[in-house]
Amino acid sequence: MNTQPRRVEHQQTDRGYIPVYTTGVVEQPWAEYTRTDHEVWAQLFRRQRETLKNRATREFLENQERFGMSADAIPKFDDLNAVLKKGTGWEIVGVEGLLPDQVFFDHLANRRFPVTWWIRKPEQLDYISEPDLFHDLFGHVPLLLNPVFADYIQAYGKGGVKAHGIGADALMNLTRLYWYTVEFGLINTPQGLRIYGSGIVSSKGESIYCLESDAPNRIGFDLERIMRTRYKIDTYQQTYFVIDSFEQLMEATEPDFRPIYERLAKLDSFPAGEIQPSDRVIHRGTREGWIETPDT
Ligand code: HBI
Ligand code: FE
Repeated sequence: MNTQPRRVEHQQTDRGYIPVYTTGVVEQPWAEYTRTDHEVWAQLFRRQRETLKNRATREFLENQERFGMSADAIPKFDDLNAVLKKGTGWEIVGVEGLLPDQVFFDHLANRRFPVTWWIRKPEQLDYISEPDLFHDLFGHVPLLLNPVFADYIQAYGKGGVKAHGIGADALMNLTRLYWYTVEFGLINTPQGLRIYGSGIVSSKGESIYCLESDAPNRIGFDLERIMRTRYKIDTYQQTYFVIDSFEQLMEATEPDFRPIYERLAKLDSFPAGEIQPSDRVIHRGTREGWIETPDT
């Protein structure tokens, strides 16, 4: 692509040393995508649609179809917005990449989902450490058409604004909730466990691993347990949390989190891969193939 994302600086965050981009909303420079950009989209799109049959939750797959996304070309944000605004009142806005937390939360609290406009390079099909267009569009946007999930993301945004005012520990607790639900969540369905987390659906390897490998733990959703649990940013997750429904997620976010944050501040965090005595264990991981990297 001719235009490069405008990188302002690098910043130490809870996710490590990451680039932080200009925080403004940008027009999607659709005409400037190269043939290679469209080919990367096509390859990833076809591969994931195939991988996610009977792995992703129907809600995800069907809503993705409602947008009319296809392998033919990178979707235009304006076309997606026509469907999304009518569906749940959300809209997507173009951004340069990872945003500072407060800017990100403010968008979500106002039902705007920031989507990175640029797409990864052909040599990054299997892994990229920061969100790109494929992760944001393919992974996050479909469930914004689900009314309950759409409200959950907005509630998260509002919660983020609040947590930011409370302090760094509160923000860390809330970030873990986002990580283990929006990004890496599994859902129990009559047909078996299914994926809804965006970080999973945008990765072929993890889409298979999270459901079929014996290595990771799969544990019933528990808000405070999740808020205490560290996570992996450089390997597949060691633990996945399983919800029964999106309604369960929404209800869990109804209470005021302030007293929860205060209680958790006095407690230790849990390692990413450890089972706790109070866990509702669906599968106890064999830990096979786990490599010792520090948790986040
Ligand atoms: N910015 N564009 C973008 N996308 C994200 O998913 C994102 C972000 N900034 C911060 C962030 N996520 C997380 O650290 C928050 O959920 C805390
Ligand atoms: Fe994401």
